[in-house]
Amino acid sequence: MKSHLTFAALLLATTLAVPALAHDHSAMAKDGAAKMQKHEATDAVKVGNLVFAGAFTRATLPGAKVGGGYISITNEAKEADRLLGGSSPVAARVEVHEMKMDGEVMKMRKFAGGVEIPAGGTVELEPGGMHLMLLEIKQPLKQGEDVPVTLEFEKAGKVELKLHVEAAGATSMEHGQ
Ligand SMILES: [Cu+2]
Repeated sequence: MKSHLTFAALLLATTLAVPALAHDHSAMAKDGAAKMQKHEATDAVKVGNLVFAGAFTRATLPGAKVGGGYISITNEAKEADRLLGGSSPVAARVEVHEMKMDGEVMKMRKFAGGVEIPAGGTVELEPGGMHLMLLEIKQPLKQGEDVPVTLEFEKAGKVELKLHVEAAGATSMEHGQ
């Protein structure tokens, strides 16, 4: 009889614990986001007055011709700089792309004239927004690998970076295919 009661108490405790668990879960999600920011901060690379953080690309399927590149660029200089373009040994060309709504369809195109990185400002190249595009890639980008890219700036010159290859995502919109 005693064990029966204990069981009932346990059941009750489990039932009562559910809302608490749900709450914990949201706390964990917040914690996860905080950790992600921390992770990006640890990955930050400073070259001259420019700070690069969270550089990544996504795994591509065999036969894919393009891949995206995402990075946060902060300019700690007193004057603006400009991202002119880039290159990578794994791609024939690297361009800066912007996303534009064309009626109901999201399209992307080459960003002409370079991207200004304002003095003391940060420009995010991110999924769904302005991004780097690796064109005519020579081999699939494999999750876990690092893809070398060289970015070219008006003032800072050439900066060599690595894009960490994350899992393949929903890329059809970004790649316009
Ligand atoms: Cu693009």
